Amino acid sequence: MTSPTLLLSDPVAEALRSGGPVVALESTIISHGLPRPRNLEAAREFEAILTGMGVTPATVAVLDGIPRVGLDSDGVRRIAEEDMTKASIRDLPILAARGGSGATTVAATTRLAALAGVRVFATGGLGGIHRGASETFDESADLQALATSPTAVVSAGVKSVLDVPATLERLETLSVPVVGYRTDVFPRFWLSESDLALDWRVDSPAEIAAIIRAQDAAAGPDAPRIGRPGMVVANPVPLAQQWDPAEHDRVLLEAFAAASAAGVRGKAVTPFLLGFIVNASQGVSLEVNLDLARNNVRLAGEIALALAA
Ligand code: PSU
Ligand code: MN
Repeated sequence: MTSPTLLLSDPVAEALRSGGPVVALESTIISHGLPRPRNLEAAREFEAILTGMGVTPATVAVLDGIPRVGLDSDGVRRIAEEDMTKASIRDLPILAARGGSGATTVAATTRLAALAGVRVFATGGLGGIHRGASETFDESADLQALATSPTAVVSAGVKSVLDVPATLERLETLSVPVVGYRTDVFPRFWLSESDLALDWRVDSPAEIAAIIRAQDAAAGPDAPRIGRPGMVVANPVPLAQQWDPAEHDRVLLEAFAAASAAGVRGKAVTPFLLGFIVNASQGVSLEVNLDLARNNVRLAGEIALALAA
């Protein structure tokens, strides 16, 4: 018997069959973005926020070689407690062949969610172009994945450790729509604002649902689920909850110096920076990260409800 290439949990399969609201959640934020044991609490809380709204959570991960959309309680525990690899799209066939497990990045999550037919996805902050990318070529696979997988990703902009203007340019090149939720400027993860003006502002979940429907209508009934763009819904953390900007700038400089001294490269860069920043901020950045992620999960739930209505 061959292993399934994609396994939907019973609640996710049932919700998709009946046209009910479903929101995908990524697992790298749990395995590599948040420290233990807060990561397990967060994973359960994100699911509970959705369940409380009447929305089916679909946490995505690869367990024992099988990509899963929707995890049971033990699956959620495993992504938080096991030392799992950070899995991007290119890692999926390797994990499948080996029967391995991996926590999926935004890139891999958006791909698997799109294959399953899940249209809305919540994360903390999307990956993007790293500072110094003109030398290192370090560009997150998240961007390319969003260009080819039709999921609306609710994100607090992109992490301010990145080159944020370059990331927005790249999203334009890749033809990924970017809309600001109740904002005219692109947020920077821990910070609510930037000086980067957005072309499009939306003020309600219903407006976002209408854009998603327009994307589907333009693609036509026979369009494949993947191979067409998703959307970035930039949802700023409320100003009262943002990190102190001066403190933010100070800690980021320390983090870049530490990453360079440690010679961190490749997929280790983002987890290194996030972990360093949590420690150097004495946990302040962690609380903001959790606040913005909860905020994104709630908005994603509202969009999924509007889409199902
Ligand atoms: N958002 C968070 N914490 C995270 C991430 C996003 O609040 O840890 C993860 C996502 O999984 C995203 C990844 O895909 O960081 C980006 O990694 P890279 O820069 O290596 O592509
Ligand atoms: Mn990278």
